[in-house]
Amino acid sequence: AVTGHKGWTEQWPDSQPKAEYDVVVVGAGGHGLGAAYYLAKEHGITNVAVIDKGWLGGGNTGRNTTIIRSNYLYDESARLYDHALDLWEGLSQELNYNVMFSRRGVMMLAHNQHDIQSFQRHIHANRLNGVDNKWLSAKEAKAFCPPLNIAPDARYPVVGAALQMRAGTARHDAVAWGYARGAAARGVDIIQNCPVTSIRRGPDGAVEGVETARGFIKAKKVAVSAAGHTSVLMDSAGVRMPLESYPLQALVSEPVKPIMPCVVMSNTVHAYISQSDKGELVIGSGTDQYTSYSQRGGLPLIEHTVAAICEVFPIFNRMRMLRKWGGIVDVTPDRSAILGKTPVKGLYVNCGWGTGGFKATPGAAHVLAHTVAKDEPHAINAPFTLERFTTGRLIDEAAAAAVAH
Ligand code: FAD
Ligand code: PYC
Repeated sequence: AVTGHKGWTEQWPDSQPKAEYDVVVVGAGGHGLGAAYYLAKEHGITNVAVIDKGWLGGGNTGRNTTIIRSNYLYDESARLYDHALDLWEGLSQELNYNVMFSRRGVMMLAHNQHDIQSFQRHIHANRLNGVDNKWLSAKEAKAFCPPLNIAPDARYPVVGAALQMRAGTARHDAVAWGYARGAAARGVDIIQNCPVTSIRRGPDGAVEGVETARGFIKAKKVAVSAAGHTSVLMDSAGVRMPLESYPLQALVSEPVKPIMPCVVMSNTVHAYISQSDKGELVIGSGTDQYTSYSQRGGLPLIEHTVAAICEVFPIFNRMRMLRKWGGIVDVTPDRSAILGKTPVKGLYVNCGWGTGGFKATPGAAHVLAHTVAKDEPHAINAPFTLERFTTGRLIDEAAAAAVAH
């Protein structure tokens, strides 16, 4: 600001579309930008465009509550999310960009007998997969997070908690910006404000490129990483996706001095909370009850969430909220992602992350790049096929958690 914002070097050029690319990635969220970065860096494929209808990182990447953890039940999920966690740990160094990854611990509260049994099952399964997770009594949970109310007569009594210490948060925008800068430096074009209107297929059925608001762009391979809009785009290529798009909301409070030492989630009451480095309490809600493409959400959801937060943390009762927003999340029937090849030659998809794909960003991007470059899945994403919804080989994290997210 002292320089009047003059003489700064652009972090990435404002690229204009070329007529043809080896790979077009649709969606400049963390996943799409990350995939372009790894395509260039690890596979030497640099004739790549990442195209977004808006500004990069303006989708769910820039709208989420930044919770990173890998305490999922099934082996397939543990491998995928732990791969991401491994990459998170070195990401600032990898990109030479501070993504502010903070391993402050994620604590999931148990409020009833069902929660105790479900969390303890997760803890045992996680440990078998080498994923850290441990059980805390209510008193131990309070010692770890002093603002927590553990009074036995509370509206939502806390009867214990599961704690993953390696888990935490990161700065969401920085993740998109770091990948964008790294990809652009290796020759990738990042094209903003350019909606992809459809995917074009040739007479042999294979992908030919994408139709956009700025004309047709030819591509040998197209990877769709468009979160809540994936099903619309894939439909234009004749591929029906098992996805539903829902609004998911979050809000932040006025900034205060450090008070929340960790992330706390309560799936039972659909509320989660952490504190950003700016001091704001970052609070998230559950999804709306019905599908929508409106990038906001119902007020009753936010009221319910804030009421729950005030019950679990009465100390925050008088905090003022600054702003709220919504994103559109792409939800699969088993609440696991779809990441891999499609029945269309040259067309790849990365979606279905629903309410929980930020944590996966580096891992998903890494294995998506592998899949596109080699035209075959990486061992880690091999189970996350589209076909599992016809074969029945689900990765049913929905049933495992028995909650909306
Ligand atoms: P996005 O960042 O949404 O990127 C997709 C991009 O595609 C967008 O930029 C969009 O503009 C672009 N696009 C769409 N259609 C087109 C088109 N036709 N043409 C061109 N471009 C197009 N996950 C967690 O792990 N932890 C959390 O704490 C968490 N909290 C969340 C809280 C909220 C309120 C929300 C909304 C989500 C949350 N998530 C969380 C989920 C997480 O944000 C997403 O799963 C993840 O960010 C998805 O990243 P992405 O790159 O796939 O999608
Ligand atoms: O997946 O951890 C998560 C999450 C938290 C808030 C939204 N999703």
